[in-house]
This record gives sequence, C-alpha cells and structure tokens, in this order.
Amino acid sequence: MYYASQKAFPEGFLWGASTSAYQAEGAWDQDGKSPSIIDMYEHPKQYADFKSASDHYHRYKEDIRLFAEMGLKAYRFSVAWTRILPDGTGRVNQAGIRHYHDVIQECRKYGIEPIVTMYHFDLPYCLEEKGGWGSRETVEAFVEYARVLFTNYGGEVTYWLTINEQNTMILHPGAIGLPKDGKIPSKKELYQQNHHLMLAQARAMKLCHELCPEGRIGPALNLTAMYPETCRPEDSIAAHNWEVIRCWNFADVPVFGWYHPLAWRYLQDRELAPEIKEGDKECLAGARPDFMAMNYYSTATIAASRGDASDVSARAGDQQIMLGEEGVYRAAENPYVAKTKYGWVIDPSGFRYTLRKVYERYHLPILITENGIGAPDRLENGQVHDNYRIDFIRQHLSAMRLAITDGVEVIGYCPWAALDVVSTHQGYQKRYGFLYVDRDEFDLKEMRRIKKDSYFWYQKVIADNGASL
Ligand code: BGP
Repeated sequence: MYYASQKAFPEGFLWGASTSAYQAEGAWDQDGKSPSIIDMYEHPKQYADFKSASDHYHRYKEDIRLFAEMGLKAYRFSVAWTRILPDGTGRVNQAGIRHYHDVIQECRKYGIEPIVTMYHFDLPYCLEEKGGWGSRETVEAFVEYARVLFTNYGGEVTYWLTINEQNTMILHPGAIGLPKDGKIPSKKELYQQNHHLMLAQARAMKLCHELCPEGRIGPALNLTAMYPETCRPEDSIAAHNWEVIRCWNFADVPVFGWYHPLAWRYLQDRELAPEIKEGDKECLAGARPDFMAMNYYSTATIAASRGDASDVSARAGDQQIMLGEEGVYRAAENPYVAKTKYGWVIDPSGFRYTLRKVYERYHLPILITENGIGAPDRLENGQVHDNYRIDFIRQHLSAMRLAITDGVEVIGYCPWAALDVVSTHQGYQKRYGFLYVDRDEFDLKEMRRIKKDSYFWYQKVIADNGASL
C-alpha cells in the first residue's frame, strides 16, 4: 500500500541494540557462576567457545559508555540464571546480584532503558542433570528465579522479556547445541518441555504484575511470515501449517492462554500433545503480556508436502536446522529475495508483512528484540567498512516505518547486536555488532572495541529519530 505521507517514528521510541549473557559476557566460571547447559555443550573445534566471549562481564562500563555515545536509548541484555542462583534454586549469589545491578545502573546513568531477558538458552546445568525442562521441578525453579529478579531489580527495570526464542529451542534444538554425548530429545519430549516453559512463563508474567506495578513483560519469539511457493491452494495450506506450528502456536499461549487450534490438532493426531495436569489451563490463562517482543531475521517460502522423506532438508547454509515435515510442509526457494553469505533470506518487505500479521493477531505493542546481518567483518587500518549491515538495517527500518504507517504499534528496535558476540555456530567468523571486538577465534588479543561504519550511521539515525532514513 502507498501513502501520501508516512508516519514518523513515535516520540520516545526505544532505539536500542541487543546481546545475550552467554554470547557477550565470558567470565563463565567467575564470581560464583555455575556452568549452564551452554557451557557444557560440545562445541565445534574450529570456533571460539563461550568461556571468554567478548569479555562484556568485565568491560560493561566501557561498552555501555560506547552505546551511550552511539545514542542508544535502550540496551537489551540477558541475565545469566547461573550467576544469580548457582544451584538453580536456593542460595542467592550476591556477586551475581551486584553485577546486574551495576549494569542496570550504568545504563540508567546515560538514560539508556535496560531491557532484561530473563532466560536466553542458558539453563543451569545442575537443573539439566535433574531433568531440565522435561521436569516440572524446573518450572518451580524458574518461578523462584523470577521472584529473585523481580524483588531485586523490580524498582529499576521496566521492560522484562521472559524467554528468548522458545520456538527455536523446541523446533530446532540442534541449533542451540547438545551436551557431550547428548542426544536430541524426541518431539514428544520437546513438546512436553515446551508446555513446562509455557507454564513457567505464564507464572513469571503474573508474578511480575504482582511484584512490579510499573513493570511490563512479554515473550520474545522468533517470528516470521511464510509465503506459499505458488498460488496452488495446497501450497497456501502448507505455508499456513508451518506458520502456525512455527510461530502462532508459541505466541497464542501467552496471549490467549491456550495452544493454537490447528497446532493442537496436529499435536494430538501425532501423539505429541503434552500431558496437561489439573490447574495447567488456569495457569496459562490470564498471563497477559504487556507487549510482544519479536526477533526477525528472514521469511520462509513453503510448498505442499510430497508426503515422503524428500520433504525434509537442511536449511541452506545451516546444517543445524532441518526444515520440512512429511505430510505438513516442505521448504522451497524464493526467487524474489536475496540471501546473506550464510544462506539466510534477506527480506525487508517480509518484515513489514510479519509485523502486520503479529499486530493483527495480538493487538499488542511490538518490541523488536533482534534483527541483523551476520558477516565476516574485516578490520582494515583500524576501520570496519560494513556497508552491507548499513544497507540491511536501513532497508529493515524503512520497512518497519511502513508497518508503523500501516497502523502497527512498534515501541522499539533492538538489532542484533550491540557489539560483536560469539555466534552460536560460527564463533567470531560471523559478526553482527556495531562495535568490532578485536579478537580471533582463539587469540583473544586485547579485545579492543572499534566503531564500525554502521556505528556512525546508526548514531545519525537515532539522533534524528529515523527522519533521514
Ligand atoms: C538468534 C538468537 C541470538 C543470536 C542470533 C544470531 O536466534 O536469539 O542469540 O545467536 O540468533 O544467530 P547466529 O549467531 O547463529 O547467526
């Protein structure tokens, strides 16, 4: 749709950027932190692990000063559960409490709004050993952890994100990693884990509303619209199948209090439906998120299933992610979109389209908590010329502005990432940050922070509230 004039980005728009604890902090065993499942994962030998990462744990003051200089109005980071409750439950580690208190205060000093993710893939390993998300005990542990966070930081944090990309964890568990000799749980087990995550999330949301009257809380899912490969009706049905199973089934539960009807039928028919205990339905109902946080990288294009094993294939450029399911959908190519070096589809219009769909479905303000392009950035004469990142973000911001013009309520944009962090599968070969972190896969060097071209560009965008895009 064309408009005579476009809407401006709203006043007070949260121009931000994101990181997560395990990818940015390092200091994996310091100041009382216990190992998380991520620390115990078997890691590809040719890439950096998460032990030192970008050393944000020690350098957060310098980093936040640089974020402030870039003009950030918000900083999205995650708290490592293993720093707060090293045994998963019980004993509170005061050094961990102090650390995030200091990070929050440092943000506030510069007028940066802290946006806190409570859980970004890094379950305490001691809880994993007791059954992890397959056990209802972990729900209780998460609620205890949530209470510690809300009690300690409720007065200083307004924006809370419950769980990062629950849909990625459940649908593509191999994408996050596996402990040594570990095996990927069955689909049945994964959907039971999913149910427990949903219960944990619902209880955390209710607790937040009870303990933090000013707090606003929402889920952070990886959402993406699907296109049918052709106008063949069966392709549209398949695209809808996967859009529901991948996205709406995860977002409906926190907002509407129950699973999407189509997804629920799919789960029942394949005997994948989780065990529902007395009180679960009441627990899920009424969680009432205040906003929907959304990570958006790309769209997918889908064709009807052929009904045989040829439906299943590895995602282009990423052997960790299998797409397609017999009798449900098959991944197809889209000739109208570009791709990153890593095979991820680049689709700014798809961003607008996804935003429209999310808003139409949930009528909640939307906070973008990830979006960005991974690339093997090069440091040349002390500079990083990442024009591809500028192009990517400019196009996505323009599409987002069109979505705002369409009537979608977007409250902030926090691209991935504020600074270079460890990419889960490609270490420091694949970078996303506005700040270059000068280290190699194994040589930590001095980890100097260097402003990339995109840093200066984003600084200008923020300074005029996106008017010059
Ligand atoms: C998202 C995760 C982030 C980040 C990002 C980029 O799914 O929430 O933690 O890793 O993807 O992924 P990658 O580093 O694998 O390219």
